[in-house]
Amino acid sequence: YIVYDSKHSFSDLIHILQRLYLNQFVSVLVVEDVFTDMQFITKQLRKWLLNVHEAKNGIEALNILERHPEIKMVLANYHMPEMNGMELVKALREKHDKENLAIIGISALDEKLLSASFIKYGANDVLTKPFSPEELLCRINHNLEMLELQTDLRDVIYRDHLTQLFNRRYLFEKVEKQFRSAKSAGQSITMGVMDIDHFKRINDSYGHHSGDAVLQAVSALFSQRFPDCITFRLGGEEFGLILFDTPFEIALSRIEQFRHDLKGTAIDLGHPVYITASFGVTDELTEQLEEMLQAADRLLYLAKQQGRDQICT
Ligand code: GH3
Ligand code: MG
Ligand code: MG
Ligand code: MG
Repeated sequence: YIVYDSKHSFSDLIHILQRLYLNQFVSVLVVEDVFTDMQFITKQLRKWLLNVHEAKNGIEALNILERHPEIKMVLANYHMPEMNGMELVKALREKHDKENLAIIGISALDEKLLSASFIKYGANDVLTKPFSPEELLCRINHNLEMLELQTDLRDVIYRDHLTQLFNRRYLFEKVEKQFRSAKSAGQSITMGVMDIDHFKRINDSYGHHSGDAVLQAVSALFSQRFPDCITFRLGGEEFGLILFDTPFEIALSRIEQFRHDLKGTAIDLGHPVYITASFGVTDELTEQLEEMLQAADRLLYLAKQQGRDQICT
C-alpha cells in the first residue's frame, strides 16, 4: 500500500509508484552493529521494496559486497567494532567509485564533525541519528537518482547514439588505460576494424533511414557475438573490436565466424537485405592504442583492394 493524500499531484503519485517499481531491483547494504537501529532501517527499506543485505561490521560488509556486485548503495554507521564506518568508506573507495556505488554515512547528532569526514573520505551523503523514515527515504531516493543520472551521462558521453556501441571517445579515454595495463601484464591484444562493403548503395537504394536500420542490425549482431570484448563504432559504417588476453588464432577464428554469419544474415527492411563487410585485424603491439588502430585500418584498406568480404591480417 501507499498512503496517497491530496497534497500530492497525480504525477507525484506516478513518480512514487515508478520509484517503488524500480526499487525492487535495487540492492542496498546496511552496515550497523546496533540491533535496534538495524531493525529500524531495514524495516523501512523492505517496506520500500529495496533488496536489503545486512552486515554487523566493516569486514562483513566488504565480504558481502565482494559476493554481491549488484549492490548499488551502502548505508554505513560510524561506530562499529573492528572497522569503523570511516575506514569502511576508505576501503570501499579503493575499489568502487562514487558514480557506481553510493555510500551514505551515518553518525550521531553530537558528532557533527564526522559528517564532514565521511564526505571527505568519499561518502556520497550523510545521515544524522536520529532520523525519520521520511528523511531516510529522501536520501536514498536522491542518491539512487544521482546514480541513474551518472549512468545516463556516461551513456551520452561514451556511447554512439544510433547503435549504442561505444564511441571513439570511450576508446581513447577509457580503453587506452586498459590497453597499457594489459600490455605490461604481457597479455595479447587483438585489434580489429570492420567496414561494411558498398554501404552507400544501401542508402542510395533504400534511403538513409534504411541505412540506419542496417547499421543498427549489424551493431546488434556485433555486440551479441562479442559480449566479452570491447565493441565500438568508429564512425559511419566503420566499427572496431578489441579482444584482450585471447590467443590470436582464436580471436581471428571468431572474427571469421562473424564475417561468415553477417554475410548470411537477412536484415529485415520490410524485405530481406544482405550485406558483407571487410576486416583488418592485427595483434602487433604498438606504443599507443591509436597506432594499433591505424595498423588495423591499413589492413582493412588492403582487404577492400583485394575484393572486399574478407579479413586481412
Ligand atoms: P566501401 O565498400 O569502399 O566501403 O564502399 P562504401 O559505399 O561502404 O563506402 P563509402 O565511404 O563510399 O560510403 C559510406 C557511406 O556511409 C557514405 C555515407 O553517406 C554513409 N553513412 C555514414 N554514416 C551514416 C549513418 O550514420 N547513416 C547512414 N544511413 N549512412 C551513413
Ligand atoms: Mg569507404
Ligand atoms: Mg564501406
Ligand atoms: Mg567507410
